Parts: sequence; structure tokens; C-alpha cells
Amino acid sequence: MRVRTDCRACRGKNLAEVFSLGEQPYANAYVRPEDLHQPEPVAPLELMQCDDCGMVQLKHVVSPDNLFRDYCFQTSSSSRMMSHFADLMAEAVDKYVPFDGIVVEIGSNDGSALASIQRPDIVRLGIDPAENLAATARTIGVPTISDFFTSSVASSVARELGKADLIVAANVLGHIDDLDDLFMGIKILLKPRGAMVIEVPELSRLVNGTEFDTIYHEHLSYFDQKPLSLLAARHGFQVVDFSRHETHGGSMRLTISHGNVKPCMASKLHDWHGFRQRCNLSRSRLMDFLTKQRLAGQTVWGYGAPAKATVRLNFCNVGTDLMPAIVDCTPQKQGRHVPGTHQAILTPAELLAQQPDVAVVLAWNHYTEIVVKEWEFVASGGRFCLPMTY
Ligand code: DWN
Repeated sequence: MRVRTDCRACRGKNLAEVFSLGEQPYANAYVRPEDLHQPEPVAPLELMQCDDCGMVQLKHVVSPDNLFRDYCFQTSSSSRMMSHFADLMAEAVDKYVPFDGIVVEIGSNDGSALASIQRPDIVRLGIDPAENLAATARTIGVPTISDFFTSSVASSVARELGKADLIVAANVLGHIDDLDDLFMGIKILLKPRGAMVIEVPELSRLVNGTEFDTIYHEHLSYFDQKPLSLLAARHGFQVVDFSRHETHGGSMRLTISHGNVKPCMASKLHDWHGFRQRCNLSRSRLMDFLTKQRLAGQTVWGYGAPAKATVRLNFCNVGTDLMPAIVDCTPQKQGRHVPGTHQAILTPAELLAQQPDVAVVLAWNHYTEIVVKEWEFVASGGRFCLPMTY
């Protein structure tokens, strides 16, 4: 682990701490039963804001090899996200990819977004460090390099496959420490008239929505529009399209292309004191709710074991006495335990089989999809609720 002392967007040194969740386990480091009594890796979660350009980033950088090589999260765990990324690909391919064009996805996960491209003429390539997910992608016909995207990987792809008409990076820029090398790779790999579509959660939505559970070690950077545009401009890219979307608590999508624009330094500061107060209120309200349910003899489980659940349960110190189990549809998470608080992660079928009284939807960004899918749980008397409102 190392400490980052310069701003990832403008390379300035005027970073100040604005928020801290203290020491936390790695959000996706689900614990095998046989390891429950072993020490788990933890690291501080401290947000720093750049006084010059407003960029927000983690102070501590955990080695990506420790976080991404054997990765539990799968895009295909949500049909709503699958259709979201299918729409993104369809729109971008239609706009930017000629016949026989090349599309490269950085952070391609299980290949589901690339697999959604309906044009057989297009050459597709995924790049993702998770060897387990790269293997899954290949089984559905998506060629995938199981490695981190770097400027050297970009050079070899450009040499062996050709330059790309379209590069997609959805929910991945925030995970990369060396963004200068990333953009050097984009410079190499993207055709002169090519386009890159970047999608990331928007910091303003995180702060205004008290989405503190989206702060974890994988997420090194927390972007607003201006610092991300500044970062792109610093590397010779211009923003040619911008839109906002409701995924992952509120995201923004920027399309960039080669082009020199003057980098604009505009520091957007946030009300971090108010944010901290709301996080503490959210914690006390969750604990009050769970304590009241237990005193009333009600059993409460979690629904969804996203990375967000690890952060929320550890920050709120929710033990297995208040929430004994969580259900999740991801095979690789089932049978393991939540890092730190150790709730057992069961299959969704167990929800009906054991019928707890309440299920707190910890994957709150998928609330509608989950409640519709699990209608039998409600029909049998179960209640869903969100961790922010009770
Ligand atoms: O940045 C990242 C975001 C985009 O995705 C990654 N670093 C990690 C991941 O974050 P997450 O784990 O918070 O993502 P989700 O999509 O909020 O995770 C949802 C979880 O809920 C998954 O484990 C699957 C589960 N789930 C379920 O059990 N039943 C989801 C749905 C929709 C369901 O019906």
C-alpha cells in the first residue's frame, strides 16, 4: 500500500483530507468459512480533495493485484445493468464504429457488454485483470486479455489487432491509480477519428445522496465533470458528448476524442461537514432500526452482498447478532462471508426457505429489480426496506 500525495487530475500538491471512514476491510474480499478466524487485510479509507481542481481521491492506494486478480463482482448479476450497457454499446457503435471496426473495452468484467454488440463485422476485445472473469468472457465468445490496461498493453494491441474505433471504460477509471499512463495508452490505441466512452459514478450524487458505502479501496478517484474533463484535456482529449444516468447511485458518461482544448481548473467544493453528519445519522438510524427489530423478535437479513454492503455494515458495525445472513445471486460470493462483519452469504432461494421478517436491500441501486424479482417473499409476509429510509 502507498500514499498518493499529488492530484490525479491536475498533478497539484494541494490535497486536504475531507472525509474518513477509518480502517476498513477490502470490500470485495469475501471470507471463506475456513478463514473466518484469520486476520483480514484492512486499510484506511480517507478522502482527499484537491484545492486547485476539486478532484477527490483516496489517500491510500492498495495494490490492484490484491483487489482485482480474483474478482467476485459480475456485471451479469443485474439484468438492468446488462441492458444499460447494451444500450451504451449500441449507441456508441452506431455513432463511432464503421464496418469492420474495432471495439475495445477496458475493465470488460465478464464480457457481457461486448457480447451485446449485434454487429458480426465488428472485432471486439476485452481487457480485464480478473483471470476468473476473463475466462468467463471467453466462454461467451469475447476475446479477452486478462491484464490491467496500460500503455504497453495498448501498444501491443495496436500492433497485433490494430487501433480502435471505439474504446469503452465503464466504472473503471475510478479504479486506476496511474491515469497518466492510461491516457497515454488511449492516445496510442484510439484511431485519430475514434471515440472513447467513459462512465463513472458522479461525486456530487455521492455527497448529496449520502452514498458513503460507495467509498472503498477499489475506488481510488471520485469524479465530478470538471476534474475529469481537465484530466482528459491535459492528455490531448476533448469532451464531445456528456450525459447523466441513474446507475450506481448517479453516474455521468463522457465521450472524448483526440483534440486539444485548454484544461479548465474549476474547483467544486462540497459540504463535507454536512455529508459527515448525514453519514453518522444514517448509521444511528440503521442501528436503531435493527435493534428495535431484534427486541421485537423480528429476524432481519440483508439482500445483496455488493461492495457497498461491506462498507455500510462495517462502518455501522452491524454484527451477525443484528443481521445474521445476506442473500446474493453471485455464485462466487455464496458460501462466503462479508469481510469484517462476517454475515453468511446465502443463495436467494434461502430467503423463501427461511423467510426472515425483513430484508434490508443493501444493493439499493437495484431495489426495484430485486423487489419485483422477489415478489413471493413479500407475498409470504416478508418486508423489504432500504438502508437509508425505514
Ligand atoms: O465500481 C464497481 C461497481 C460498478 O460494481 C465495482 N468496483 C464493484 C461493483 O460494486 P457493487 O458490488 O456495489 O455492485 P452492485 O451492482 O451494486 O452489486 C450488486 C450485488 O447485488 C451483486 O453482488 C449481485 C447482487 N444482486 C442480487 O443478489 N440479486 C443484484 C441483483 C440485481 C439481484 O437481483
